[in-house]
Amino acid sequence: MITLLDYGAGNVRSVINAIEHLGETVSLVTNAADIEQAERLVFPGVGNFGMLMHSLRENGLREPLIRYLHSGKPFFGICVALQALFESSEEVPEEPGLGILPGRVQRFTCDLAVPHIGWNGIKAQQGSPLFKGLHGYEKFYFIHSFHVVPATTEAILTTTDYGYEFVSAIQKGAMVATQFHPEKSGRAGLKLLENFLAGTRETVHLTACPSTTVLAKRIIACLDVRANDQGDLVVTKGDQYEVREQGAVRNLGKPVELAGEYYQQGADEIAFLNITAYRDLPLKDMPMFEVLQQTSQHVFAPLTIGGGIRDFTDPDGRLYSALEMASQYFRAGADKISIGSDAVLIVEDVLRTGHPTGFSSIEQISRVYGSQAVVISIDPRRVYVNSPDAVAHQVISTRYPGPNGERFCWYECTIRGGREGRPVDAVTLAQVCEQLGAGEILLNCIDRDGTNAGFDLELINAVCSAVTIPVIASSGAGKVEHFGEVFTQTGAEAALAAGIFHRREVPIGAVKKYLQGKVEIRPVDDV
Ligand code: 1PR
Repeated sequence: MITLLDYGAGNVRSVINAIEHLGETVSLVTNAADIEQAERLVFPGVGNFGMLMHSLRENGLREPLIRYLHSGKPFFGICVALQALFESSEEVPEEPGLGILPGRVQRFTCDLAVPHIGWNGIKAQQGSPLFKGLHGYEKFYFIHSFHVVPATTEAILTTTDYGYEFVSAIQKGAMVATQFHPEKSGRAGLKLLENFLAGTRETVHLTACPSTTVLAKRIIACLDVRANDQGDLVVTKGDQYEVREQGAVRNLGKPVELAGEYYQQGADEIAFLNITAYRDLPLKDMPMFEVLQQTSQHVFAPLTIGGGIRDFTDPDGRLYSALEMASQYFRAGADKISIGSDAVLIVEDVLRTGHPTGFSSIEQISRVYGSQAVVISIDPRRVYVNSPDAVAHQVISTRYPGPNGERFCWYECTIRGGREGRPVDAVTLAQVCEQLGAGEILLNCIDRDGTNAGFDLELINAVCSAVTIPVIASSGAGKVEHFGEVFTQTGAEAALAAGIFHRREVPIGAVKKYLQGKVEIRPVDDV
């Protein structure tokens, strides 16, 4: 029996799923006595350091947890739970940590994209029973903006490089904690957890760690999901967002099955977009919760969910907040939520009034769950103009002139699945969303979507150079070379594709095989 400390935020479902997948049962902490009686405690920490510490205090769990940690019984902390072991965090300086280890938590100060999102390696600083069955060259999934800075070196288990070397795991007696998410790190992560659960004692030294670790470029499989005319939930795919062919919604498979296939093929992340959620009352879209719950039972890689995340009022006048929606998605197994239409309306509002409200979906969700959990999905369309000052938008000069020879264009944001253009450009949208607390941009392009003509490198470069958060390039992938182009000619951290994977034209393994040796990737056999 594993006792799991769930303090109410973030994706604990995936940790439970991983533990159950490994054959153990999980009992959730509901009060202080549960911690006192625990024999093996797992603490998945997601979101904001302050929220975590506040919640432990409010629920009377802080002191029992400190006593447990001093007891010498086995403990596995994940992500913010690693940070919580230290004395303080720059994220919320007024909120003390548990103070089990000397040191503090600081924000990344490198000039790479922050949050640090994706699969990176580890360099072992000592042996550990956790390493049984691992080699050292495996990559693990990270998603964080802050990292620990221990005051002494004795508890450092692994380090990782991202701009500089930081501590990515600690070990002191039976207490271990990782900055990365083992439950989201495929085969390697499960192996680590399995060793912990088995109580393996033999110390293993990793022999094949790289001398410098490198964050891998991510390959993301995207599943556009909607109900077809028969009411079945299907994965579909449009051409420039038109998903009907001869009147019927294209049906390319079942969401849970396809996600499982892509995980096995080596997808570094899976995104589900509920593409008709703007129409209905989003919380009625319970099938998406089921899709997530079922997928997270057998896909041990990060999951993003988008579609319909916004405040709304039902016919009885009850207000549902975007934060509530997001919370339900996180609890169902999502690691990140993606906001599309609502982000455009929020940014329009900020541009009109000159200031944020503090209560937008982006601000609220990032405050509670951390900016790394908030992705902004942009659906832009190219609009050609004759000169840079023809419109009051951020205009770029293009190598591909418009129908009338125009040499400039801007990217008009759309809402409601590309149906409605709005007076805000994609570059400005990305910048304002970053300021509001978004942690990543999913950059689609309606002109390229479903065309197999390659990513819109001009759009991607314009957005990458305007923000410091990671950008996922999307729309237009048609062959393996397109992934090489996007990673060598733009600053995109990840590339997302749909059609070529669904139509089985190019398997994910083929993309990775092509990229191997050209850019850093996570090899497929790490799954
Ligand atoms: O506006 O918050 O409710 O979110 C709706 C979400 O659904 C948005 O993220 C929006 O991008 C998406 N969406 C809405 N309508 C469509 C549609 O296709 N009719 N899909 C749609 C967007 C774009 C990508 C696609 C890539 C790669 N799909 O996700 O997967 O373009 O395609 P390709 O590799 O085949 O070229 P909200």
